[in-house]
Amino acid sequence: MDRQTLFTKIAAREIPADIVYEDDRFLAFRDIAPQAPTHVLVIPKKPIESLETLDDADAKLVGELFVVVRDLARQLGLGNGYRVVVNCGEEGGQTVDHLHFHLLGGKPLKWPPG
Ligand code: IU
Repeated sequence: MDRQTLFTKIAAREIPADIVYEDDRFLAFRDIAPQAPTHVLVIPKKPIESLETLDDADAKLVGELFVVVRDLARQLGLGNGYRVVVNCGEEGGQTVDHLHFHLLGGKPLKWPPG
């Protein structure tokens, strides 16, 4: 059986979330603690643990995930720009062990992040 994570539970509707996009392979929902006016998490439904453990065989899936992020950014009105972040591992600030892309926008974002 596939590994369960907080995000697979959100996908299974076992934990509530404000879902903004879904298809058979991907899910996007608003972050519960938004760090920008728009802060959406985009995940593959497949429970890939992190970028670090990504299989080469999943490279195409991740490329398609980027296309979902691009389309969502357009739909969410982020025409002035946005940021896509993947936190990886403890020092990278990853707190949920299920690969996810943060899509942040709706204000000028500062650089560098902390
Ligand atoms: P991180 O890159 O692993 O730190 O991101 C995990 C995100 O998941 C973080 O921004 C949390 O606010 C967010 N989150 C959520 O959206 N819903 C939840 O129930 C929990 C965390 I727990």
